[in-house]
Amino acid sequence: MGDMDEFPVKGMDAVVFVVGNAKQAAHYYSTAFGMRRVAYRGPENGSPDEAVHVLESGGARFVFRGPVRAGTDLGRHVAEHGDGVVDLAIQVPDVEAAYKHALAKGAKGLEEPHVLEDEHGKVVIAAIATYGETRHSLIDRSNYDGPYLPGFEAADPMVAPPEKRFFQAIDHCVGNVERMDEWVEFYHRVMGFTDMAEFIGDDIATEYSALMSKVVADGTRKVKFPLNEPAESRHKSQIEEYLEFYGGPGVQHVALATNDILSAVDRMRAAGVEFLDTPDSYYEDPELRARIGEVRAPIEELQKRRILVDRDEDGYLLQIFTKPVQDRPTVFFELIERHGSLGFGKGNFKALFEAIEREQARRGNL
Ligand code: TYF
Ligand code: FE
Repeated sequence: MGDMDEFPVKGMDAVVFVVGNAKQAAHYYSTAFGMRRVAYRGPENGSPDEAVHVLESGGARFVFRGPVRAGTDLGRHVAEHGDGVVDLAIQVPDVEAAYKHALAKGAKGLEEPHVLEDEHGKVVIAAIATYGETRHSLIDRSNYDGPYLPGFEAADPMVAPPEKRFFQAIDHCVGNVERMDEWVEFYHRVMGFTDMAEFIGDDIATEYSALMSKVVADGTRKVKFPLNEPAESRHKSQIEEYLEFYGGPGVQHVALATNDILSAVDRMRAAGVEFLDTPDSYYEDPELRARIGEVRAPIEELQKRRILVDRDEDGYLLQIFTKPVQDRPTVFFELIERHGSLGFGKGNFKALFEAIEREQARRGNL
């Protein structure tokens, strides 16, 4: 993060969701994702129109906003998109400079830099637009020690949090867009992000993925944003399905970094979270076994749980994908346990996209 970085970032601040019922969403992510509620703001403390519940798991923060009365823009957002992500908030060391840079490079400003203050200190915040109705808040909370933002009060955890957390960080956040290259160029120009090695091009797309994908990241690789666009294929692309049901571009999946994916999957399944299925043939494939070599758990333990494995020159990763977590086939989650690999599971794309297409077919959208 040297002087050369035109848009230095410190990491993700939060993933902000707008949902129909923030109280119940907060309960779901507490029980099923092992998160802890830390802060609240609503009609009781100065927010007459919306309730906001803030949950954490290690360094990962999720914020759930929901309308509490008719006729709000939040309610309009839910009616249009269903539950979804409105803000991939990023921590930056200098909000003023970041915002100025972004606007000079052609970004659309949504909130001018301003200071929020209470007895816990001050936060500087601004916001710029990205794809669809999604935004990036730019946040400096280095002079703040409250539970979230000024105006929020500390809240009880809703349910007793697990002794061991399920995940500890946001690994990457993926956007579904209509024109991938336009948004890749946006992140290059506005934030100085660069491409990571992994991408899905025309060739793979037409063969089986039905999507094209590129990954942009900041110089330190703390903030990673893959971007997908639909590709022509025999069937309706999973990205097309998303765009149709979400009503435009938006966040497709959020990957959560865990250091014990086996136990996380077991506990999430026990709480009713559904994961994509992977056929036994995946695990029995001698080519896969030879390619992945030794990993930290016996392959049978991974097979039992339908966890995927991928290895590259830097190491390996374990990953698994939930089914969409709302009735609409839109947002889902990934759990990822990295052991050196900086990739996104390239070796699993075929098995993964086949599993997604089986789900699309069950919904009648293939
Ligand atoms: O984030 C990624 O790139 C991986 C793979 O629709 C992936 O998780 C890519 C596209 C997609 C689902 C998963
Ligand atoms: Fe991913």
